[in-house]
Order: sequence, then C-alpha cells, then structure tokens
Amino acid sequence: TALEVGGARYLPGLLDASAQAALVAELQAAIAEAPFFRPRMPRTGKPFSVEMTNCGPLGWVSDETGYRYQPCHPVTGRPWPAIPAPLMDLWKNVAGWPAPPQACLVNLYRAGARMGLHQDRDEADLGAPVLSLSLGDSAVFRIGGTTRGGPTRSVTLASGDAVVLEGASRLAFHGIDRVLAGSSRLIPGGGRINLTLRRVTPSA
Ligand code: MD5
Ligand code: FE
Repeated sequence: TALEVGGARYLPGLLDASAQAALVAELQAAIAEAPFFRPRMPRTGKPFSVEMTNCGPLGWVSDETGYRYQPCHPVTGRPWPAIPAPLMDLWKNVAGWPAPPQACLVNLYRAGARMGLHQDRDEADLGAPVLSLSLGDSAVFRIGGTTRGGPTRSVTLASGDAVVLEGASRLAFHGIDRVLAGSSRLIPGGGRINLTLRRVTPSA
C-alpha cells in the first residue's frame, strides 16, 4: 500500500524479513570495502552523529570544505563499491525514473544519532527522485515543506519501509528526530541503517 506523507510516497513493509537479511549481508561486504567514516560540518568541522559510507560511481561526503559527491572514499582513497543488485532492482521497480541511480548513501545511526532538518540539494539533477530504505531500528522521520520553519509531519519508519521523495517533496525539509534503540535486531551491533539511492548528474 502506498501512502502519501508530505508529498512523498511512503511504502511501508516494502522488503520482507528475508529480503532485509539478504540485503544486510550484501551491505556488510560493501562496508568491509568502504568503511563507515564520520562526516564533519562545513566551516565548523563539527562531527555528525551519523556515520556514513557510499556505494556506486559517486558518493556524498562532507568536511570542513563543504558537501560534495566524489568517486572515491575520503579515508581509503579507493573507489566506492558497486550498488548491490537488489537495490538496483528496487530502484527499477519503484522509483519510476528511466536512468539508474549513481549514488547510494549509507547512513548508520548508532544509539543517540540523529539528523537535523535539511534539504538535499547537492545533486545537479533535482528532478530525479530519491529512494530511501530503512533497515534495523525504527526511527522518527520528520518532513515539512520546501521552506524552513513551516509545518511538519512525523512518521515512524520501520525496517523494510521505503520512501520515494519525488515531485515537490524532493526539496522538502526533512530529518530524523530519534532512533528507537533496540527496536530491531537486524543490524549487527544494533542501530539503524538508511540507504538513499540518488541520481547526481542530469540524465539527458
Ligand atoms: C535518513 N537521510 O533516514 C534520512 C532521511 C539524507 C537523509 O535525510 O540526506 O541522507 S531519508 C529520506 C529522505 C532522503 C532524501 C530526501 C528526502 C528524504 N526528502 O527530500 O524529504 O537517514
Ligand atoms: Fe536528506
């Protein structure tokens, strides 16, 4: 069943338990090749509470000099690993976009991690959707409109849930208020992983 939240398409329970477990196994291989790093805020250098890594030809990074997409891991210098095939299939089946994703940002929320309200606008192609998939502990996701300070709605994202940010919701302010620690045993060591599949450069 597709629900609408703030103009985004919410697909609860898109992946069943066995599909989630298979995906986590594939992700563990990618994470071994491209370990989680802790991004820092532009200018201030303040560390994020979320740890990150990427798969795909491009990956999102943030440090004192700014936010950007780049082809290699900021610590190892190696290219990002390929996006796991099940995620490429998921994009094909639910994103409704003709070109394949170029980046899969992997966010790891251990106990206490959160993400403040922000817009995602570092992609040159803002017409393409973003596909978000939640794994592990449930989290309180907040989404508003395209201006900061407007009304917002909250929805709890559970393991296996997907959200397609398309149309006006693509530039919605959004964030993760908190993670419900211990609500799932999927992620080794506990916590939540969010995957976002993205186009970065214009398709045509
Ligand atoms: C997360 N990740 O759960 C959150 C929310 C991020 C990020 O915000 O930038 O990695 S995933 C839902 C999301 C992703 C991109 C855009 C929008 C929502 N949106 O425009 O509402 O780790
Ligand atoms: Fe975001």
